[in-house]
Amino acid sequence: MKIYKFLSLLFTAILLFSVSSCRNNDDDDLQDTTPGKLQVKFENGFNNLGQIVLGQTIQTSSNGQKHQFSTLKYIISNITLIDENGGEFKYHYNDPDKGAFIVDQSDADASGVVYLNLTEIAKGNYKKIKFGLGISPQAYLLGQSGQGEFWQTAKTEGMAWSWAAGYIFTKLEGKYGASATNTKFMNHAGNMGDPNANGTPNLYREITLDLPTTARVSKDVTPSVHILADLNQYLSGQTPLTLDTANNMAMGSSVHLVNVTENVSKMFKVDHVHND
Ligand SMILES: [Cu+2]
Repeated sequence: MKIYKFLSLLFTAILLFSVSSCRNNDDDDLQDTTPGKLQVKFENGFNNLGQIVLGQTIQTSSNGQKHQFSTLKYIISNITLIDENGGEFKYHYNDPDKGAFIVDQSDADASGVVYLNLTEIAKGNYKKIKFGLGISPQAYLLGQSGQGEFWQTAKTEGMAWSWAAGYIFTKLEGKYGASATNTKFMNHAGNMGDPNANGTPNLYREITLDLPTTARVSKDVTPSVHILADLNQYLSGQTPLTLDTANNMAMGSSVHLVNVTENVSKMFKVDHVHND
């Protein structure tokens, strides 16, 4: 009887010990909230022709006009990751110095990809990515000194007018024509200062994209979200556009540039996610 009682106590003790040590291991995993990194890849192309080579790739629009790009740049800001429970991780939201980037096709590598490398990303399983095309009106209200670094970068990269006029959100330049690409165009779209104060159109757009595979950010895994941008949307998107002498040198937020912005804001999709 004594032996039995002793063995039963011993067994209970072992059981309790192993259960609690098991739970401790799980807690360690769940509580290891060390942030990770995330890479966002932008690949600019025409979905029927593949990647865009500046000054080379010629596309024919749905209205039958030929065009090619010599400059293709846009600003991405306010990157937000949405996890499996709908929780949002905001990457330096409305802080252009840390959270705004210029995607410039002339920076693309041999495979046509422009890379954004994000650090200090909360560990999580992310299902969607959201980002702004341009700089939000709220961020612009921080003033020039509140974004001195990014403002300087934008000036250097030709993605800004005067401070009063603001940033160029999307910069498309190249040549177009009926049968050959021989006429120059420049379409520079962006807000005219603070659109609310100036009563001008707000061209800032936020775009939400589903991830086909969950991006699992941890200290050990740096996922890479590979986005394809189909520049066919520029002239052949929701509103088919034809370049002519009235709009081929458009700068600001005219009706043509509102249409351009609306069209290109629908050009993005996540093609795939790498978890490695
Ligand atoms: Cu990829």
